[in-house]
Amino acid sequence: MLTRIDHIGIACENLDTTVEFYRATYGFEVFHTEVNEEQGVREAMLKINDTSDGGASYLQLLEPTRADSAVGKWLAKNGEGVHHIAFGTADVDGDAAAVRDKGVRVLYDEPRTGSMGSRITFLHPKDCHGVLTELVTAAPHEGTSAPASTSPSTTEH
Ligand code: V0V
Ligand code: CO
Repeated sequence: MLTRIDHIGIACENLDTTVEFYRATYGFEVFHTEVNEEQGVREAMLKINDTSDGGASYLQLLEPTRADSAVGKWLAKNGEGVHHIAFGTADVDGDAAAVRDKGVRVLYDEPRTGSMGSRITFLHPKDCHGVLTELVTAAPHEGTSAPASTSPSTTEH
């Protein structure tokens, strides 16, 4: 079951200046940063709120690490802006299978590694009324409101 907006993915040309915009304009602080080489992104997660399912909702700011990545290609074509939305679930495998059974293309056979050790997959935007849609299961220790998990972490690989 999809139980929250996990994040909104925003493509940007320069992660540092975009992070600074969100900090200076709204007061949102960076909760976590990492590089995901498989996805070709350097990203910052800005936590907006905890959610009633024990998870959280974030903005995910994405700078491409290479021009031929999904975000790099999208930026070249569209410029900066909202790139995808992500729904959170406790069971990305089961929910992806259920969506696939409804005829929506799921891009990965098996979920891949996403932000903060999450497991992620994507649904094709052409099957989702133009919206690239991601399904996410957070790592057990991330995104919960338990005290040990809320300390901001910064991991540059
Ligand atoms: C492409 N299209 C989009 C789109 N990207 N439509 C809406 N939103 C997007 N983000 C449209 C595009 O305009 C074309 O439509 C059509 O889809 C084919 O696009 P393309 O430019 O030819 O590109 P493709 O087909 O090579 O790749 C598109 C897909 C690719 C969606 C298959 O971007 C992909 O695999 N995305 C999943 C991985 C990803 O996005 N990773 C970055 C975030 P027309 O012009 O033909 O009408 S990583 C992340 O979120 C992480 C790590 C995390 O959350 O933890
Ligand atoms: Co994402």
